[in-house]
Amino acid sequence: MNVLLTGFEPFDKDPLNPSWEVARALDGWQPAVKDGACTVRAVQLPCVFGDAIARLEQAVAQWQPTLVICLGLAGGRTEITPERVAINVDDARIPDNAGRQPVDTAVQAGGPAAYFSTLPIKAMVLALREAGLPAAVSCSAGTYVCNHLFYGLMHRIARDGLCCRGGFLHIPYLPEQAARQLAGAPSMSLTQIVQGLTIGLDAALAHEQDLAIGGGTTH
Ligand code: PCA
Repeated sequence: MNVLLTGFEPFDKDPLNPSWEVARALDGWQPAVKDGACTVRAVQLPCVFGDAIARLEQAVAQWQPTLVICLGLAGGRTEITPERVAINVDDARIPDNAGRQPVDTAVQAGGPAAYFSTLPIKAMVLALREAGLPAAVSCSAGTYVCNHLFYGLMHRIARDGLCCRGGFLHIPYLPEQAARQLAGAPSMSLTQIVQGLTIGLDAALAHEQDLAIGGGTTH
């Protein structure tokens, strides 16, 4: 059994992207599961509209994962944030790494307005908080490449009848990135985010259904 964990290449002139640093740190990790073995497969995605989804599709075909967790940086956030919903909108504030800057276009022409994550986002947030790590459900993955990828993932799961569950998590800056921003930008250490991902992943594997618990949504 494989879990696909994706991270993005750096973008917006920053030399690193913590989403890839976290994913690659977990490549080959084997979370404990009830039956058989489970292995995390990390794949780096281009921060490019269209190409990110195409590379994800290749990785899904290669690894046949039962769980897909895509990661992205949300600079300025204070917590690890499982995303609740992907919307059918591309609206780029800045050009992507190929110079593409779609404005108010659909991710998927004719597709539904939105898809919900099929990860147990509340259970993941609860597990992270119980471990002492800041976490919250987010209700917007933005309208840039992260939301685009998230929508593309959920659309393919729905369209192709893939029996995997999937979703997206945004993570904060690393301290060295925050240090390059205006004073006051929040951050979390790579060690903490990696630990958070192991906890989130364990929770996702343990909970086929999400927990119906209130609170914990801040974005
Ligand atoms: N964050 C961007 C794209 C790549 C990334 O890591 C986003 O939130 O859309």
